[in-house]
Amino acid sequence: MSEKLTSGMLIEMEDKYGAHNYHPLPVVLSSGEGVYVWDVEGNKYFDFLSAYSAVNQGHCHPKIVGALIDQAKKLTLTSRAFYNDSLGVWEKYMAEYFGYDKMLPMNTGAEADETAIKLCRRWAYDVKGIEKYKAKIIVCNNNFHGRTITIISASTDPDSYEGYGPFTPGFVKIPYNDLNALEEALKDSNVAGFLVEPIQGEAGVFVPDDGYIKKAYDLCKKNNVLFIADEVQTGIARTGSLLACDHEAVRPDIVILGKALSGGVIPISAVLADDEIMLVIKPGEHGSTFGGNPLAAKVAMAALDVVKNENLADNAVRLGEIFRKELSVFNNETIKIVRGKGLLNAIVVDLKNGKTAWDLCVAMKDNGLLAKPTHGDKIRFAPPLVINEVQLRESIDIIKESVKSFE
Ligand code: IF1
Repeated sequence: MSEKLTSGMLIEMEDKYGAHNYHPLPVVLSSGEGVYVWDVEGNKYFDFLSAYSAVNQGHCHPKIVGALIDQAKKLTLTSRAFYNDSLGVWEKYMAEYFGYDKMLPMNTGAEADETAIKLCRRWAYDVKGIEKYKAKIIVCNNNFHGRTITIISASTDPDSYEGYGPFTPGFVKIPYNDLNALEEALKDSNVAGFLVEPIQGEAGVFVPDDGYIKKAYDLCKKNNVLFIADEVQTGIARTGSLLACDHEAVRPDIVILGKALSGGVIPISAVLADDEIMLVIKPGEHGSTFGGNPLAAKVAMAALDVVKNENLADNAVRLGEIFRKELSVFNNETIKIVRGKGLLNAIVVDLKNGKTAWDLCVAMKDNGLLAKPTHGDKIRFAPPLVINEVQLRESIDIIKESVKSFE
C-alpha cells in the first residue's frame, strides 16, 4: 500500500521542511554495514567519510549495537541526580584505557570542548592564580572545535562565526604549526591553556611538522599552561595510534574525545584529565541531562573494546601508508597533494574547465565511493578503520578512475 519514497522525494522533503544549514551530496542512505552504505535505491557505496570519523568501528558493528540493545531494554537514562550501575564502571574503564585519573562525560564534541574550556578557566583562577576573568586560551587559525557561540568565538572561519556575534572573549589566535608564534603568545602571564587539534581536520587534514606537538607541549609546560588536545576527530585510532598525540609521546593535560567514542551509534563525548584539573569543578557547577547515561556507558565500552580487539590502530597505520603511496605515485595532473596520517587523509585537487572538488565527489559517488569536499579544493578520505586491503585497493581504483574521467 504505502508508496516507496525515492531519493528525489526524500531530498525534496528535507529541502522543504528542514533548515538549510547543510548542503549534502545527492545520495540518500538507508542502511550500512562495516565499510559499506546503501542508498534507498539499493546502490552500494564505500563510505570514505565515516560520518566525519565517528564510525571508525564500521557501520552497525554487531558488538556495539548488541551492547546498545541489551542496555536499552534495561535502563537508558537516570540523570545525574542519582547514581546508575554503569557510569562508574565506564569511568574506571576510561581511566585505565587512556591513563587519566578521571573523565567527565558529555554528549557532543562541542560540549566536550566547552567543558575543557571551563576546566581550563577554573584551573586558571583556582590553581594557577590568574586574576579573576582575565584568563586567556590560545587557539590556532583554521581550527574546528564545534558550533557553540563560545567555540565559534575562537574560530577564524567566517562561515562559522560571521553574523553570530557578540562573541565570547578570552581567545588568542595564532597560526597553526608555528612554534615561534606560540612562544610569543605564551609570554602573556594570563594565558591558561593552549587548545589544539593534533591534525587539523576541517582545514583539509593539515598535518603539522614532525615534533610540533611535542615542542608545543614543552613550551606550555615551561609556562605553566595547560596543553589541551581536541582529539574529537583524530582520537580513537583514526591516525594509527589511540590518540594522535601518542605519535609524539605527548600526554596532554586535558584530552577531548567524541565521535568514535560511540562508534557512531549515539552521541557520546568525554573529557579526560587528572585530579588537579578535574576536581576544580564542584557538584552543581557543570553537567548535562544525558551525559554519563547508562546506555552511553555500555556503548562506549563496547566501541573501545572493538578498537583494541580488532587492532584498528595498526590497520590504520598499514592501510594508510598504502593509500597515500598509491595516490602519490598515481601520475596525473589533477591530484596536487596527498597528505594525512593513518586513515585520516586528504587530497588537494586542481581540476580543469571550471570543475570543482564537488564535481569529483559526485563522480566518485556515481562510481560507488562517498567522500566530501572541504574548503573548495580538498577532499577528505577517512574510511571506517575496519576496512581491509582488498576493499582499500578497490576504493583506490574507484578514486583513480573518477579522477581520470576529468582529464
Ligand atoms: C558538522 C568538520 C570534521 C571536530 C573537532 C570538535 C568537533 C568536531 C576536532 C565538534 C566536529 C565535525 C562536525 C561536522 C563536520 C565535522 C568536521 F569538517 F567540520 F571539521 F569532522 F572534520 N572538535 N567536526 O572535528 O563535534 O559537536 O559536531 O560532535 O557537520 O558540523 P560535534
